Amino acid sequence: MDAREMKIKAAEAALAYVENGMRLGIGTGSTAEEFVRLLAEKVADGLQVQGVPTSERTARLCLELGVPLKSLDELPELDLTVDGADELDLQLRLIKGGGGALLREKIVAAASQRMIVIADETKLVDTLGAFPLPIEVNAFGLTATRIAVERAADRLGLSGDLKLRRSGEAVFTTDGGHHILDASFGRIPDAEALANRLNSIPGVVEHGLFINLASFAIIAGEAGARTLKA
Ligand code: ABF
Repeated sequence: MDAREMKIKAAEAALAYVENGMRLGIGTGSTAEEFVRLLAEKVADGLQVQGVPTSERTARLCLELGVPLKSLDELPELDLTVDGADELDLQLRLIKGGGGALLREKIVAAASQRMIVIADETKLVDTLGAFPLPIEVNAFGLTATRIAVERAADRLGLSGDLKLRRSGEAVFTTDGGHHILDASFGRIPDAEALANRLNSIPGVVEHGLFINLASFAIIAGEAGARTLKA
């Protein structure tokens, strides 16, 4: 089974949790897009859902495929969010943000009764950190923020390159108008401690550590899709 087939397997399994009339948070990334494609087929067959997209990219795909959308202001309380991840561990701590949508993804996940993570087995790790941690920062005072992040990480024994994400020649800008520092800290043994320190830095808008947000994960591998609960 190739990577795409695994993503489809995970998306198919997540679709089983979507009930008629649900208010859905819809994630970003290639796995979430497989979920949108399958969801659109169910909508075409009469399934009634209202989706809140976590990025402009996801919104465009939903509109193209006929998945009804609302804004989070219209639907501030969601029943279920289905989203991908860049990494997840056995405690369902996630690194997200490789797709640049982490701020809206975290807001939508937090507004949801349940969050299901869909991923292929390559995303499951013992300890988070092989994937550079995306940190969404305000454009104002970016260098000062970078220094503050480096100091906060240093106090936790973490160090590494903080690379300002670019999109071609330009500095990458998120849907919310911010920038992203991709922090290659390596293994992050205490994700909670790092998240708390990052949360206290004024120039940090959000970060890609998703802790206590995922209800369970659906992991697809060669043997099919399985559910992972913390
Ligand atoms: C999104 O899912 C991002 O946070 C993350 O980068 C991405 C994973 O993408 P993919 O499913 O394409 O691996 O939520």
